[in-house]
Amino acid sequence: TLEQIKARYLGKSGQITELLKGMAKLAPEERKQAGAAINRTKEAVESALTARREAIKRLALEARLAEESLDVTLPGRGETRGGLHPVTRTLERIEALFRSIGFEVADGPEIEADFQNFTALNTPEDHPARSMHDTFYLLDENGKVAEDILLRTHTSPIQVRYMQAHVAKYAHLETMPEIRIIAPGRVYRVDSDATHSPMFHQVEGLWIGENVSFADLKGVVADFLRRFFESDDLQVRFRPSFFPFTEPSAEIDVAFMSGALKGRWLEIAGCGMVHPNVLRHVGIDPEKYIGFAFGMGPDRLTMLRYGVNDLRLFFDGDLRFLRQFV
Ligand code: 2NM
Repeated sequence: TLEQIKARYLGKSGQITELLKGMAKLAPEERKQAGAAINRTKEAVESALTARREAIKRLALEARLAEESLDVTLPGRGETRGGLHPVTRTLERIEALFRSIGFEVADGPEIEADFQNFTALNTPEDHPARSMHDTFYLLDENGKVAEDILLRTHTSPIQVRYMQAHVAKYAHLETMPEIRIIAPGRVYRVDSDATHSPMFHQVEGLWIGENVSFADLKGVVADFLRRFFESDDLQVRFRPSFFPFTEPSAEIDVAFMSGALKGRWLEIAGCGMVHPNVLRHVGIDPEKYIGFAFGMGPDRLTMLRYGVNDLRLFFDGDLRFLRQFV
């Protein structure tokens, strides 16, 4: 409104502007007096506009200050300190221990292809793990189940991808360097109760070379477990078992020599010598190379190390539980 008023008097064809233009038609003796009067009027209008503009600005500021009041006497919000999830602490501990003996930490996608998750790992076409009861499959662009795209059910496909890339990288050499990796990460299975979460963690290990034995497997795993649990007298035993991707295969049990779990054998990991078919699937000659692999559950290791009895506590996100580990 103020700017419209300004235009009405001082604009291109405003009333005062028109008066100034009209001065040309006046007689020379009238001009001086008329000019002075018009200019006085013009200055009065300009200063009235300025005064009003300032008043409007001041009123707007006062209204804002009244509305957005800030009570500087209120107490501050304080600072909270973040902390690592107990399973993350376990994963970092496992990674540090394996790095210290020359293993590299590898990773890969959680959405996997059927080949890397099952076929390359010597899992038969009709194996129950491949069924929709056990594995989360993804949908294709038409909303139909895509049978070859799934959430990885173990971290072995990380190792399959690593072996494939390693073979390609060293194809020009007569003998490729050894593979020594661990593969930590999230995995997914259709399973949910007090001891099973549909999302859980795994750490798998792999050592491939020209002369890697089951004795090496026993040494690496037993040494790792004793260092992980900080217990030199931890008992470790290997029990014959079966996995499609290893032959021979074994279950690994531990027994603590003290504490609440003293003397009880606890199943803690699986392992074995990598099956020749797995090596063939990734282009490694099983007549020249041999190695071992193992897999363990860091969620379970965390429960044992901290004395937690319900796996679901790790994934509920309840800060009253999680804060205890900070
Ligand atoms: C386990 C038990 C035994 C395993 C095998 C492989 C690969 F890729 F080399 F074939 N990765 N991990 C393996 C072997 C995992 O978990 C209980």
